[in-house]
Amino acid sequence: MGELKISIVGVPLDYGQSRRGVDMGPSAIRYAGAVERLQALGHHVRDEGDIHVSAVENKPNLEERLKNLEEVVKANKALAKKVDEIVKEGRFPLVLGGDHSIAIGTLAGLTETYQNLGVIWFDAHADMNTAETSPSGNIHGMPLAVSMGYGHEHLTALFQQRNFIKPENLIIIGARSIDPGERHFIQKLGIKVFTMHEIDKYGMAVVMEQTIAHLKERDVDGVHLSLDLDGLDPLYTPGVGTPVDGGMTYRESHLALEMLQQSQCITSAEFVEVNPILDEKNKTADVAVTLMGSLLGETLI
Ligand code: B3U
Ligand code: MN
Ligand code: MN
Repeated sequence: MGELKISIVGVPLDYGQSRRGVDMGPSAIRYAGAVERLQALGHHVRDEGDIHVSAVENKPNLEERLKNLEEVVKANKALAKKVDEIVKEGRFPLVLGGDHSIAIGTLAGLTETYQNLGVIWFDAHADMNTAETSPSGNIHGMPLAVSMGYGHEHLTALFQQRNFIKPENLIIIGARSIDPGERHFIQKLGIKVFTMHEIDKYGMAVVMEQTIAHLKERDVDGVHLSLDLDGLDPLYTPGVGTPVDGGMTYRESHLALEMLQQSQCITSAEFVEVNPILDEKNKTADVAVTLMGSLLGETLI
């Protein structure tokens, strides 16, 4: 892989879900050696620091269906601006979460430049709820719906050009906990989902070959990888807020990211939902960093 100019941005946001601590994810990933690992691969790495996240005002939450809506909007607005600047500088945005609601800001920023962006979503969940279908009111379960143009207008308005992600350009990998409203959405929009069933049946190599071939056919002008650490089995990544058993193994995940590296298709990435309070000796952040290595050029020999 050629040398990249990588810009790292941390987003210490935990208001998109209900378990405190995921705001410390960016620090945990930095402590696990993200910058050094990428520099050792020959990349030029600039750590841009963290997006400012304001404290939740001490007020009753009036929008229970969308918890902490205004704080989530504010942080994502600042993130979208930052990501847009990084892309326009010709650099590779690498975003560290924070809960998965930050994908709204990342994708809003990317789509200021990319007109036909492909998205690969590694996750135990489909993250495609709206306020009406969400069982929790947690916005980290909604970023894909918002990014396709569905949801509260304060969230969809972050896509200033209304250049939303096209359902045909999205592929979900590793899903095993899908809510009824999300299932309906997936069927209605015809979204490609490789659940754990397909990964077990065909193997990760075939799943990734099909993923890469599909995005090529769609003639995308960039591909964003959004990787929720809960996509892996909690055996490997215990430090996440909503673990679901029966997930991808360490080896499957690394193979997947190595295949993405070989395909040279990825133009931005984010690693989210690392919660050091729930973790065991920073294990989840360590896995995030080794996965970054596989995605960005590390090989075994
Ligand atoms: N689908 C559920 C649970 C969930 C979504 N994303 C995570 N958990 N990490 C919800 O609340 O929307
Ligand atoms: Mn997620
Ligand atoms: Mn998830």
